[in-house]
Amino acid sequence: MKSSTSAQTIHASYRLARAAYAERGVDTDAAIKKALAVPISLHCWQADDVRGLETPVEGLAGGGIMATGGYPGRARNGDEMRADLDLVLKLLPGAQRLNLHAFYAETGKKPVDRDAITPAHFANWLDWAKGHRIGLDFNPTYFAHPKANDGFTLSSADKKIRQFWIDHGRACRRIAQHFSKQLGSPSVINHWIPDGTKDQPADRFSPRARLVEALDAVLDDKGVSGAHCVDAVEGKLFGLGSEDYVVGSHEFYYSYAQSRKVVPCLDLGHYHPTESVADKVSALLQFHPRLLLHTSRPVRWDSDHVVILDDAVRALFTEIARGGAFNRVFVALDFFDASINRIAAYVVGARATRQAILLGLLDPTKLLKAAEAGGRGHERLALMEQAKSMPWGAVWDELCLRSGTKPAETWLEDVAGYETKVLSKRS
Ligand code: RNT
Ligand code: ZN
Repeated sequence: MKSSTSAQTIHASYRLARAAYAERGVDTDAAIKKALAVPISLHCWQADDVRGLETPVEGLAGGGIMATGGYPGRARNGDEMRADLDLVLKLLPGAQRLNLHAFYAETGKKPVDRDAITPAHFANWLDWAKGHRIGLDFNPTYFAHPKANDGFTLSSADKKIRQFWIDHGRACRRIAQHFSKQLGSPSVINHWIPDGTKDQPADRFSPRARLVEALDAVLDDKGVSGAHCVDAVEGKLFGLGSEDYVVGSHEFYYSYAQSRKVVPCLDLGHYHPTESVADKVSALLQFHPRLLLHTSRPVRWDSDHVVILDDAVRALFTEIARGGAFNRVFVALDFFDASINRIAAYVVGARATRQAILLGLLDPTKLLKAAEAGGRGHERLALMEQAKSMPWGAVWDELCLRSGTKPAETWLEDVAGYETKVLSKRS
């Protein structure tokens, strides 16, 4: 073990860091506690490159999203996914949840179409979640299916196709409610559809009108309660094959969410590259009680690269901390990189997300706001710059130790061991 990552060194560095932060009005012990308590919903789909477990596997046809790369070791079934996620959970500090997609149903040899799935098809996942004492979130899978091949699902002009996807959405809400009842924790169910066109449509109105109606039909179910099933809707600017027109655009879903009292989902990869998602938080929270956040990383497009501690992620969580809004956001990961070890992808992305949460909580907000109120813009700027070089890494390592997880990059040895023992044996 390197001496810089021994517990003794970490505690000593932490004491110095704590004092430096205290001088700037920040309580690091409180920040650690709070940062560990924010649940992060781990997306199951990094484990298998968003393929799903259906028989036969349909692939990503009609999906508008794509995992690229061929690194060995992809999980090939539910058991392998859960084994991988066991290790991932062990390497992550703080509260987690698991975010499932509907096409991770396990129906045995018998194919069960999406409109007919039931909680029984998720029994293994539920047991796994119970074993880990974590909550489950859910997503209808409105893609990777023959009935999504022409690029339209809930907004399809074909009534039968639309009804199929409405039935799927309804089945999924029942499943989410079941998870919530079984686990004692509300399940966030996120509706994202790939609907749109590559080139300029002549009719932008009709698909949007149909989408309103179809979503209403999905949500209109007296047997599902908002106390168990928290619905969210995710818009985007463009997708693969829907470059010109996305039916479920941001404006569409912000308005839909507000009028139907559901939650808007903001994915960091779904905006114009110069747009600040952080800036949207204080605007949307004036009107929406809660937001769902998908942390992701767009590289030139909605590429779903592994989350790193970049400016967009930092700004987002700093904004939430400054607004005292952690109890009003659901945090979920959404990336899929098939070109690197997938366990490490999870750990890097989830740790970076929690680091950003911690950094937000370490922000010297009081001093900044005082400088601002006093008209001392230069002081505000200088303090913001100073915050960047504060010894937050020492606070992070301490956070890891306090939660019983490995500090710094020392978790890499577990990933290497698992790769040798388990992943390398998968074809
Ligand atoms: C796609 C959306 C959506 C998906 C997942 C798999 O652009 O971001 O959230 O990535 O549902
Ligand atoms: Zn997303």
